[in-house]
Amino acid sequence: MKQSYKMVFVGEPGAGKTTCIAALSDIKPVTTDVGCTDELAMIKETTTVALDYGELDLGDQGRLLLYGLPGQSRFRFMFDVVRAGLLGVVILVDAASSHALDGLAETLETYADELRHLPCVLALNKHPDPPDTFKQQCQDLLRKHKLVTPILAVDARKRADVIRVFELLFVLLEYGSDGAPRQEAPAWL
Ligand SMILES: Nc1nc2c(ncn2[C@@H]2O[C@H](COP(=O)(O)OP(=O)(O)OP(=O)(O)O)[C@@H](O)[C@H]2O)c(=O)[nH]1
Ligand SMILES: [Mg+2]
Repeated sequence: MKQSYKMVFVGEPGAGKTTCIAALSDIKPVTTDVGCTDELAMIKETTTVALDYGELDLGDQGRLLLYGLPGQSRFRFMFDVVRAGLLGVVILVDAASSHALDGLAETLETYADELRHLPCVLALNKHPDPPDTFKQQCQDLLRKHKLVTPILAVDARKRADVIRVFELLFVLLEYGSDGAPRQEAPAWL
């Protein structure tokens, strides 16, 4: 039986979780999308009501299991499904949205207690060049929750961009914030 590793994407509705998993997965992703019925229907046709799931084959090194979890607090219990064996978390933000900071604030309220113990990357999606002021506001929100993460801009539709995020997560996983190698880093790092 192949070794499995888990990675999670969290973020507000429309942040790009389903898109990231579709870009990376080499199986057809499992989604739980339904038609939008509330104000979200103005901006997108479907939303994920539970989780997304995909897989990436790592050859001899095993499989990477990919999960997408909604940022809203009513979905907090979903973290129980993914916590065991979790390698790291990608926090996604729709940087083109006027509600981006509110969305990030809610995601952090929901998951900060979990994220503090894990390697995390903040990925700013849908904006080719997010302004420094916006990045600083994101940093301030992270700091409020005692989180320190790298921040980078991505296009979730591009597999190469999503892989770049994972490479960064793996570096964090390997060395930790104190620069010391961590023993649990998997062999394929
Ligand atoms: N222009 C642009 N559109 C994107 C990008 N990433 C995702 N999208 C689009 O944004 C919309 C929302 O993306 P999703 O991946 O469905 O977002 P989600 O986080 O899964 O949203 P929920 O399931 O509602 O929580 C989709 O129509 C995507 O095609 C991007 O980098 N640039
Ligand atoms: Mg989705």
